Amino acid sequence: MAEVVATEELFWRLFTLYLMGALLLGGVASFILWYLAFRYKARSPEDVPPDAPRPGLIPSALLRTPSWSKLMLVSTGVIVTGLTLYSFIPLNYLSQTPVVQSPSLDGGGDKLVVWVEARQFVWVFKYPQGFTSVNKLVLPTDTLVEFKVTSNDVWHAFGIPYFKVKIDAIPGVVNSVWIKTPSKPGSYGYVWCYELCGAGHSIMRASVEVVDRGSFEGWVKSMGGG
Ligand SMILES: [Cu+2]
Repeated sequence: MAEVVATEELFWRLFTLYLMGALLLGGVASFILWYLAFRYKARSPEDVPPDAPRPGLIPSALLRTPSWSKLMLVSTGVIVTGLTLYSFIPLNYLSQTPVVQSPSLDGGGDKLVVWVEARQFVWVFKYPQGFTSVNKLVLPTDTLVEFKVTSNDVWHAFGIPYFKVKIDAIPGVVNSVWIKTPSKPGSYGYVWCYELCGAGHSIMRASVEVVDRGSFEGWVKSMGGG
């Protein structure tokens, strides 16, 4: 499973890249702004150049674009286009469930496939071992999990903040989203509904527990699964 990059890892990489870029460019722009403001501050009325901007008047100098402004425009375009194109790499990776060769969890597949059915206002998880869990998602550690998401009534949206994934739950449609569970067992927050689906929307959530393989097998048995 080492070859699969976790969804939250993809998110944090991209987030860090954008944050660093914003801090760097914001820092440079702020520095230039303050430097120019102090460097060219008018210290007496005689200092004010005749072509200085005046309230209520459009400064004609702004209409003559100096070459460095064009350079700024082009470099901004290059940065924004570059970031946009680069963002497609993780988005593309996320859009399809990675193929893995790991021990079978349901007697046939190489990943755990959980069917998710949204209902006003609960989450129903159907496991391949033939049982159903309501509002409680239990997953084994270090496993690729694919969610097949649909709805029993109105539009909902399935999302797990920790894993940074979200997908629409629509009646008659099956949407897929995947995660790679961490190797550390523990509580990983909640599944929340991200589509205003009625009066109980805000309480529509399910706990997410990641347990080791042995505990998972035990839980499956306790739920009546084979
Ligand atoms: Cu909902």
